[in-house]
Amino acid sequence: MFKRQSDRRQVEEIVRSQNRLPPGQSLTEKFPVLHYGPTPRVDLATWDLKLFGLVEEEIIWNWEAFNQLPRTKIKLDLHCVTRWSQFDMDWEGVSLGQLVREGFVAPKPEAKFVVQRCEYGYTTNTPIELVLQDNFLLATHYDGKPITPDHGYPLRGLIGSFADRSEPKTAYLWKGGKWLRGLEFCADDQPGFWEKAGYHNEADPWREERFSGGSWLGRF
Ligand SMILES: Nc1nc2c(c(=O)[nH]1)N[C@H]1C(S)=C(S)[C@@H](COP(=O)(O)O)O[C@H]1N2
Ligand SMILES: [Mo]
Repeated sequence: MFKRQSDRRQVEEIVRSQNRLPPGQSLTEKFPVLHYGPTPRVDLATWDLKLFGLVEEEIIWNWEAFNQLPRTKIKLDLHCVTRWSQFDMDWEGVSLGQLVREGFVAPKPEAKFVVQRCEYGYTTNTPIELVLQDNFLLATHYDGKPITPDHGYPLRGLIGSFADRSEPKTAYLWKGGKWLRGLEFCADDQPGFWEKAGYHNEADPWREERFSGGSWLGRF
């Protein structure tokens, strides 16, 4: 935590000058917990992750098989639609882009979107390009430790920005599903849980795509 409010301001000015603070966001050192509904209790003995829909072969990995996949560590800046951003966070997990490049999963050419499917039916949708970028992670660890139950244990989708913003696209944090259980590859877009509730379909923090026009949520 920052010892003084003025320290927070100083760091915020630094990331702003580095062009890493999207419009309307402010810096936090906390990692707030935000989701709809209760935190699921997950049993690793029965847990699995299913990759299905427009893929050459459907895949179901149990926890042991998932942990044998190639792993990566990345530093990400996260941007939450509730206006906090946090910088240089250390994440570890599996890169979907790498899995595709190395032939662990083969999306069909018609696959244009991916829906993350989570415990209790939470979904969020993205164009396939976004989740194949290096700034999207199937994340198991934050700060060297397994993700806590509230943040999505044992596996969550995670999208953020690199410090140099070298990724083509990024999105607000809600485009990462906590307690992830499935990835559905689709030809057509299907708005997810918050997208149906009025959040923006693309969710680019640099364009402040928070809410879709005309929704009741947009008035808050
Ligand atoms: N399964 C699930 N994932 C979810 C959500 C949810 O309600 N259920 N909420 C999203 C929203 S709105 C946000 S802002 C982020 C918050 O992640 P955090 O709690 O780790 O900060 O999770 C996203 N992932
Ligand atoms: Mo959110």
